Amino acid sequence: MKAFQKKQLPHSGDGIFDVEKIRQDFPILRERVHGKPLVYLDNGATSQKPQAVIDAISRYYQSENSNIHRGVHYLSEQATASYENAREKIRQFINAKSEQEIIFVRGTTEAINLVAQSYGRTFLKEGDEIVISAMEHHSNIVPWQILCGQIGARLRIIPINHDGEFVLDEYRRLLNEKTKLVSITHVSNALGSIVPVREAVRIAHERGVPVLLDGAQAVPHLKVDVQEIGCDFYAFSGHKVFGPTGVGVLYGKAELLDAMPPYQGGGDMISLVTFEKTHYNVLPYKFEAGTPNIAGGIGLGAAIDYLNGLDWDQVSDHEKDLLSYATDELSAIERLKIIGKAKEKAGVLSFVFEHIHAHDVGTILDQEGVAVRAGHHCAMPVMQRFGVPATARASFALYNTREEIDALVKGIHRVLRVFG
Ligand code: C6P
Repeated sequence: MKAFQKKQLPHSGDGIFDVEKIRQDFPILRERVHGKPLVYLDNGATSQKPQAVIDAISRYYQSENSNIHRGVHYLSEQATASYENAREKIRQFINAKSEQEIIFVRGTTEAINLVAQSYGRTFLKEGDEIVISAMEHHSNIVPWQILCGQIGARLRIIPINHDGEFVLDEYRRLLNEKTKLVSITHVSNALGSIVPVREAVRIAHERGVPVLLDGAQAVPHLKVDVQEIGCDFYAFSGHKVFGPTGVGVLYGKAELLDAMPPYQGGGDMISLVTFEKTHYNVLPYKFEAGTPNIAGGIGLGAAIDYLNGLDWDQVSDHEKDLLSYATDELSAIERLKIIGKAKEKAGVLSFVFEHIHAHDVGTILDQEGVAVRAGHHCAMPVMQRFGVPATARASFALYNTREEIDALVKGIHRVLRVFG
């Protein structure tokens, strides 16, 4: 299978990852910023889109635009088929058992809110505990705080170590008979740490506790197999995985989703409505009230097609090379401190200078055409853990190059010249 794939894949001639060829698929990478070539290192915030995704969205609006699941006419049938086809591509991409387990949502944030409000309000009660880690994005903190406020449950936080690693022993210690849900990130957006999710799921399941994984930063870098991981819920956003904004996925085990009440009411999520009683639609539609982001779903399907045309082993080697090269180069810069030194990391390099605010770093890099994110990265507790107000964060994607990291380093030297 592997040998066959290697021959067929468009970007892997002779088994070599051809990053220049890949870059040609992403038109925005040809842009210039402030007169300099764009060096886009803000992929953790959102990834750029290949032409194939842009074309799929435009094709939908040009020749298929119609509402889905409703019409008997040609366009509606075409649009419905394309949208449902995208769902099947997503199912295969994360290896869910059935399409019923793939719920289209707006993004990771909505997926987690859905579980908190539907699963959480139904199956958790006063005194129960929800376990999250100290490296969560606000999207995996605030929905649980809201839920705790509504039902009187309690949030417990797994500490992380000085390198920004998830500590399995601390996690084990926190789980007890009151723990009713674990919700943790797969990859930290602020630190890049990869959490040992298979082990974390196994430990929770030994105690009968379901696990939600926030995969927003994992799916662009790691091959995710939800059945192998064994998680009960998995959330990710289309826009971080080369698809459009406004669409994402909640994977949930069918038996759990079946037992959960709808998150929102409206069209498409019902099978029969009377003023006395409403019967809900089957999965996955029960959780998809209203006209969805049809173009978004189709665009996400096209992004998955694009990724399926790549050799993941090569992508992974390339990204590991970028991260280790960038780590070596930045470590050599005087007074620069890397935040997040986990042994297992993906795609992210956060750094600070004691004497220069991250926003100033980001602003000067921008003048050099280098896009990084500066701030708390919607992970304020991570900043508090490391005692910094903010970091500058370079986050990589499969189309980045060593030359771009050289441009980052050059830009940082300019920052140092300006700020002393
Ligand atoms: N992190 C970043 O720059 P949405 O906004 O719903 O697509 O994704 C939210 C989210 C949830 N979990 C993690 C781990 C994330 O990284 C994000 C989005 C972006 O790091 C924007 S704040």
